[in-house]
Amino acid sequence: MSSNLTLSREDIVRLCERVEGAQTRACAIPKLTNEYPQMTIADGYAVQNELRRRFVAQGHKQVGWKAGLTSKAKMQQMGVSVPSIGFLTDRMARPENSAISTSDLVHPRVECEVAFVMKSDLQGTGCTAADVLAATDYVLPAVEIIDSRFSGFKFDLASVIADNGSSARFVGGGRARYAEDLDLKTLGVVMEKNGEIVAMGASAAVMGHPAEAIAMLVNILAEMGEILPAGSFVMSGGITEAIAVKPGDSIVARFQELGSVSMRFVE
Ligand code: 0L1
Ligand code: MG
Repeated sequence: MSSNLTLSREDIVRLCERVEGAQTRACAIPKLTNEYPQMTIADGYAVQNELRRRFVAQGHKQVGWKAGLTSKAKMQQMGVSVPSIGFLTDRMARPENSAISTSDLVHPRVECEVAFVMKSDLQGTGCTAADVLAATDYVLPAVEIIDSRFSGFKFDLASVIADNGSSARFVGGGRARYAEDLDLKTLGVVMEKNGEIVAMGASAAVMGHPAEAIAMLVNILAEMGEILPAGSFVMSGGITEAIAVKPGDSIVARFQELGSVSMRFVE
């Protein structure tokens, strides 16, 4: 991935500081490619890696990764055609049934995702969905709260990767199940907001099978010289389009076979 780098080390640090400031202050900024139109996907990951390095240095604990933009619905919604990955830390985790503050977010949206917890290390390249399933301890339902730091949720792939794939918060819950006891391809999901159904879909919407998204993630990690370590919590990507939330909203994500995940949003 480093072969396609166009940004200097100074530019990577500068853009990382810009993204970190927007995340910390919950303020929207223009997409990075307005100033750096030549930015590549490799440049985006260089900024994201610098952000991860800084957060870890500040005491955040990385707990896993997320695959993003892994369904046609998400790609169409956001106007991109390639999936992406981002890192997850302990500071982003919220308990099931909790009240989630929106005052430290710009314009949050929620997505229903299948999460995987790994029991063995996985290394690409050439990682397949079968490799992922063999290395999976269990799966559980999750809701990701994404929050692009770019004005109007308008961005391109290089910018959104630099912004850690819009990662903001996540909630795991429901019932943990062994992957081999389920048909992970055909799980139905219904998202309710304030008691109304606002989105529904089936897990095959995620690259045909959510384990394919995790394999893609492992192969991107390999290009960055990293592995997916045992114990990682990994989200496979939104099954439906993302739904905007504001203070006062309650969300219930109902997953076939995996139970439901609930939360509410407050000021
Ligand atoms: O998790 C995701 O699919 C989000 C990826 C970034 C795109 C967005 O902000 O919607
Ligand atoms: Mg997501």
